[in-house]
Amino acid sequence: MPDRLRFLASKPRAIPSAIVFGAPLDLTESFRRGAGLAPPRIREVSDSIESYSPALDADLEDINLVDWGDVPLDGLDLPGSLSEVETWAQRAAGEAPFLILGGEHTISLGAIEGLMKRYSNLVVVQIDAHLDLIDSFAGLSVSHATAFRRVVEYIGAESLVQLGVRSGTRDEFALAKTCLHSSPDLSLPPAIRRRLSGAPIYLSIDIDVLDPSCAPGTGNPEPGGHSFHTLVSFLYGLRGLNVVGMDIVEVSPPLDPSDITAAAAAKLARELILLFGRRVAIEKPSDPCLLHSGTRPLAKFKP
Ligand SMILES: [Mn+2]
Repeated sequence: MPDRLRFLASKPRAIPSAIVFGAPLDLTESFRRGAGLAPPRIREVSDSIESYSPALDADLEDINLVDWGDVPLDGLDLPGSLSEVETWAQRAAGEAPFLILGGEHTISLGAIEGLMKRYSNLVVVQIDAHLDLIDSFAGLSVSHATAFRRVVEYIGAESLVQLGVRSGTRDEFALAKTCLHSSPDLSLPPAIRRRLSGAPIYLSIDIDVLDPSCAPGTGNPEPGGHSFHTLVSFLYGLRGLNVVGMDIVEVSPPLDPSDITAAAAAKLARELILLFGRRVAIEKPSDPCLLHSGTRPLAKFKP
């Protein structure tokens, strides 16, 4: 039987140092759908990039990345879908830092609810073109446009950081002022950085934070965005923070010429996993002395 599609260099079974799974939710997109097709497409495209990150001098082959596949959402309504995502996130959090491949942005709500059961002091860092703070959108109180209004109600505005945001209503921007931090830039003032260094963090990346020229395949492209280089450089600066869960959402393969956006998501996923996955290989080395024999012993543990 052919192996099912897995993310680059992931293993079907292992004690994980990082977990990836898909949440192909696509129920509330307001403008253009397709985000539900992203998890398999990002996995396919991940095969086109190297497992080694030159910027981090680290390789996915040297850690136990486990791909759990996709949360089964077929036939479920929105509350049922978010409940499934919550269950998977809660289970993953008990094992290793995890990355969810969306899906529409609403999935973050399920993941955050799952993490809050474990980390009541969770801080959420939302990297997004849009504030997503509307109270109700198209008659829905829970949707991709309202997700972070519900997050604010759940964790408190003082626990939400928004970065890259450049679109929203006047009322949303007024509410954003009450957040721990909200900025169109991808940078953290020193005081906010210090606050983050003491907390478990959920990092949610809406791919539309990138400029549409480097991420055209998304439901609501917003001009005036960041370059891939700016985004990934900012993420490198978060190294050392206790990021316990992450997502990359709103990639829409039917809108994605030449897989530009899926490739950006796949490369971001690799860097995030290498940045925030556990650094220690779980498998026992055949020679315990190898543990102390060099600066990069993990490569020697490869089966
Ligand atoms: Mn967005």
